[in-house]
Amino acid sequence: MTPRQGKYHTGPKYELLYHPEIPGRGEYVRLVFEATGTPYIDVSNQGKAGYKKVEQTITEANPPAFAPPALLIHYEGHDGGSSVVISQTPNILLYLGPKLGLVPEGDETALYYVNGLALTALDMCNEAHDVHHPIDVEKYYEEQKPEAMKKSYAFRKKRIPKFFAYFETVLTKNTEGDGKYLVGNRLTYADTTLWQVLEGIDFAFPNTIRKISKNYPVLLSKFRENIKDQKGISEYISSGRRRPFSIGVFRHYPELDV
Ligand SMILES: N[C@@H](CCC(=O)N[C@@H](CS)C(=O)NCC(=O)O)C(=O)O
Repeated sequence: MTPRQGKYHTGPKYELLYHPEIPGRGEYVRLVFEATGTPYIDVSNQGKAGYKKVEQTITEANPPAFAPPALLIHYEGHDGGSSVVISQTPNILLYLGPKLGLVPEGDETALYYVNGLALTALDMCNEAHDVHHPIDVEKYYEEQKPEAMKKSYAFRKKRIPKFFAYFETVLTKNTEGDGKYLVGNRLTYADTTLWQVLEGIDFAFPNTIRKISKNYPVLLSKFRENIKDQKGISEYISSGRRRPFSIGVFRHYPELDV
């Protein structure tokens, strides 16, 4: 399945397989492409047939993907080339990170530091999602509101502070990164992933974040600003291509942010 070295003469073609319109978990993958100026196709946002192709590709893959996001990678070759489908957000990031220069070079341990931090940021993303879907992911928020209120209280009072304090500590301990990077002194996919989670949590819980922001000056000011100002990211933001948060993983329900 893995292409042999030397047989392929050009870089692979990347196609992101995700839901249309929303940033969702697809955005973690978009960000690593955008941050590095790597060309990719966002399949479901390419016209009406896009999402059909997403469903068909992830279903027909072997093994099939359980849910988007997935990444379709085409390797060119004289014999027509080959393609593979990789699923699960952190798995896609782990695949792309070294290829796109978003992990420290020549340091295998650092790769696992980066991945551990990205996984922790994604844990926070999953918990933010579970606030509006605490009981059943396949039912509407409106069908689980009392439980969502309880979950929101615990998330805002305990989990956000615990995650934020952890990342504040990571940034402070990484003296090389000067509060701007989680690992080393260059951008990694842990940074882009955490940044997106912070943006999402700020969208979903603006009152909460406003109240506690002074407690995390490195995380919520220096780090957040620095990642937003990375060349590829700032160009992406000003391009208008970045999808706004709406009713995806991160949602703003005022009653859950009192
Ligand atoms: N752990 C997976 C979660 C994937 C996931 O929950 N995808 C959502 C969209 S963000 C979905 O379409 N889920 C459908 C389902 O779980 O039935 C990942 O990180 O990629």
